[in-house]
Amino acid sequence: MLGNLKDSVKEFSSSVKSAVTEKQLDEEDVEPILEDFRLKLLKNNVSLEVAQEIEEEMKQKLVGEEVGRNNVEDRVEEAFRNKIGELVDDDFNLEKSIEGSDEPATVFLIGFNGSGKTTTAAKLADKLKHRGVVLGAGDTFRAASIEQLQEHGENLDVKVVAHEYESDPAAVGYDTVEHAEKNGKVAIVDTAGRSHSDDNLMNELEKMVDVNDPDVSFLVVDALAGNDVLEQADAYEGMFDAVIVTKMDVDEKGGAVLSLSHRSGKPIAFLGTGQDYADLEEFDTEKFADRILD
Ligand SMILES: Nc1nc2c(ncn2[C@@H]2O[C@H](COP(=O)(O)OP(=O)(O)OP(=O)(O)O)[C@@H](O)[C@H]2O)c(=O)[nH]1
Ligand SMILES: [Mg+2]
Repeated sequence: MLGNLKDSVKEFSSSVKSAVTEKQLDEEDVEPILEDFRLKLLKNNVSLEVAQEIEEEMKQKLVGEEVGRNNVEDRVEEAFRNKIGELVDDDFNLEKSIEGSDEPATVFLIGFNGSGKTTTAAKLADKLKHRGVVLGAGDTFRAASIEQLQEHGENLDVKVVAHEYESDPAAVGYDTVEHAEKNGKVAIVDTAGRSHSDDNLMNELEKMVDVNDPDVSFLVVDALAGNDVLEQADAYEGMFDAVIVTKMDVDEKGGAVLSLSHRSGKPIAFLGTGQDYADLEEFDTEKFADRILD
């Protein structure tokens, strides 16, 4: 996880270190090193906007400073860590956001095709099982999607509310919430994967979110989708409260996490870190920075 990004920060540190003599660092010293670092960030799927912000921060922290050779790494790390703290919002707590709601609490998962919605719905069901959960098969569109969720339901011993294929997903959402209400449970509703070019499916989703008014709607994105995740965040704007980034276990780059929260103004809530139900980590910005820097 994050191997490439980690190497880039290390290489940046050692480039600055070799540029340091006993004098102050000036712009000319750091400019080429920073440019190289920016390119590496871009290669790691960090958006241009965010890469430029990181570069600017590094420049401010390094130019004009009497940085002794031995302090270079600390200085680079500190600047990088501070910037990540500013860029990536982790202010989200699932239990709190569903606790404050009128009963029953409702959680939606929305996002692009194959991003990990159904798997993550099952992981969330496992996490919230102690409160009582019901899953809603709101993907009535993709072949075998209902059976896929039902299989998770069986594995987890959680009820799944499902209708026919091609039926109205808003009605599935409604029935799931009704079941949750009667039984004092949390409703977790899966939805069909949509590409933003598909107006019908996007409109249907907007209607579904409107009608069911979930307490928390998660945008689920695949870390491996690279910079496309930014377009996805734009396309789903207004329909989600927090982001879940999946497949972090197979992503060496990490750029999606660095750019998404900044772009969408929403917190990163969880990281998907594997295919088991337990592989859903609460996102913590400091821990994320540690992973890149340690
Ligand atoms: N390695 C890894 N695989 C994951 C993770 N999350 C999901 N997957 C896998 O990604 C694939 C797609 O996951 P789904 O949950 O079916 O994705 P989806 O968004 O529901 O897909 P559609 O319903 O077709 O839009 C499956 O093979 C999952 O096992 C993760 O965190 N790590
Ligand atoms: Mg699915």
